[in-house]
Amino acid sequence: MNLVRVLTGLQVLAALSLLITEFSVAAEKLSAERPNVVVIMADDMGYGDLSCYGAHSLQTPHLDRLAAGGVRFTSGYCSASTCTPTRYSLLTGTYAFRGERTGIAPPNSPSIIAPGTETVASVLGRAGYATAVVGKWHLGLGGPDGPDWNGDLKPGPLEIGFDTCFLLPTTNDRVPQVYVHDHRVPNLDPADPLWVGMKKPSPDHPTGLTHRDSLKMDWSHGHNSTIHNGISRIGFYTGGHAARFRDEDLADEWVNRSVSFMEEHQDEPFFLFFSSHDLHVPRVPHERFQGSTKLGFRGDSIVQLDWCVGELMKALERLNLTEKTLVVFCSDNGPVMDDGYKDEALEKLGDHRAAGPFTGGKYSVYEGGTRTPFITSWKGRIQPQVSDEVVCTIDLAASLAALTGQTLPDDACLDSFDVLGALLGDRDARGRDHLVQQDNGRSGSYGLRVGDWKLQRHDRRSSRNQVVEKQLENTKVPKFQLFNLADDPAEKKNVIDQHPEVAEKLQQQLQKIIADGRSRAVR
Ligand code: NG6
Ligand code: CA
Repeated sequence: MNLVRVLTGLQVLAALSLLITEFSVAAEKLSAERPNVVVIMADDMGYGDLSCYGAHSLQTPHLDRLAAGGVRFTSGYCSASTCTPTRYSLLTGTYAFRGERTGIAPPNSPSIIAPGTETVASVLGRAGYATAVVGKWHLGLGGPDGPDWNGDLKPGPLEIGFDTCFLLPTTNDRVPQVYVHDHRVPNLDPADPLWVGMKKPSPDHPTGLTHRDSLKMDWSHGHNSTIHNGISRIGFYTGGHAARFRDEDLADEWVNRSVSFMEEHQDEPFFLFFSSHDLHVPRVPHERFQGSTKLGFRGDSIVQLDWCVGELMKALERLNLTEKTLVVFCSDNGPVMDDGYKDEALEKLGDHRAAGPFTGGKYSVYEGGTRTPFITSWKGRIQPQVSDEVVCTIDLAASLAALTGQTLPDDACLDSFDVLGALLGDRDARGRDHLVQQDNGRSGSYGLRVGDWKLQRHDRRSSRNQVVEKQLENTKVPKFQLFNLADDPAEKKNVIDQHPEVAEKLQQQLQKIIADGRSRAVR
């Protein structure tokens, strides 16, 4: 009897230890599939702006190292050729042309992504990640009346899945030049409230027009309203002096905040969206980077961003996290030279080709507008390679959901495709079979890439879009154009007359994607 009991006890022990082993293997597998995710987004960086993408007028050693150890995509895209729609799509996994107010957001824009919307952050939050966005936001803050700069700035990132945020609220050329930490502007003195508006607050308010001689960087178009740090901006503001930043210090601040977040969450999976303001205008890199290239402040800002990437990687190494972290590097739209300030970007360009072999850049549906540097890296998991697969920032939602075993609801992330295999450089894994590109908001032009074919569709739908209409009138761009990117990556030769049947098919495909309201298949 006793012997039987002992045996049973031993069996129970054995079974238990087997269970424990299985459980820890499963847990390990789970944690292996829940790497940290660091998405680094550049602002206005073109395909040809990095030395690993062919630039030779400047060196980007940290990004080159990232690319050499990971996947360097030659057909990596952002979904739009301006900032707000690309960021909207990256987070929501839905094309921005489907949404309201998704064009370049003004300084006092209310929150553009509705609270509770499924986003990359909410998906990863559900998977147990700590989530943060550090840097440029430009997706609006606050309710329908816009941001309450002196009060609670919500809704914002925290209402769509981020646990914490440290933001440049709009763009560095739009007022105000203050940070936002979670729901508040830090260091705000209640005795000096912050006021932000689009009208001159008083007749004697100094602006880039009235005090042009005092500016440390002159404007070339727009950007002639309130002056801060010797630079006039888009929009007006007063007050909040104690809370204001220096443009020169932004990159350091993003790095410090990000490193602290990673240190704090080193023992659990984390998602960091490092959203740099570099190389957006006004390009004012820290003094230690000024003059580091012969390309002027635009080049120096690239070097500054490269330094940021190096610092983030150094922190991951120090925390022993490189084998547990998927890093994605991308841009929010293609390059632009003169975007409103006289910073000699064009004058000092030399033979640097910011868009690489492509035509167009920021604001354009030519490839230069959205085909941008795209690098993924995960030490020990991703085999180094160059990939021609088509991947887009809009795919992060579905791909990261797949990575972390999360299911997307059918009514969310309507255009995000699971291209995880391609992002991880898995053998035989495919990227997208098609991609819609757009310029700004809902009112502009589209590109549709299918294989090597590229259709351009230029709409004249909105009177708001007078600039585009004028450009179309001046350059006589026909409503539809067709290019073969394999023979003609620069989109110089419109072959619509030679391939009417291809054009017709693509026109219908694009129209269907727009009309269907979604392109991700329902489960
Ligand atoms: C434009 C600005 C440009 C830039 C852009 C947004 C003028 C004349 N131009 O309206 O300087 O701020 O908006 O850039 O004001 S983005 O990368 O954030 O989309
Ligand atoms: Ca941008």
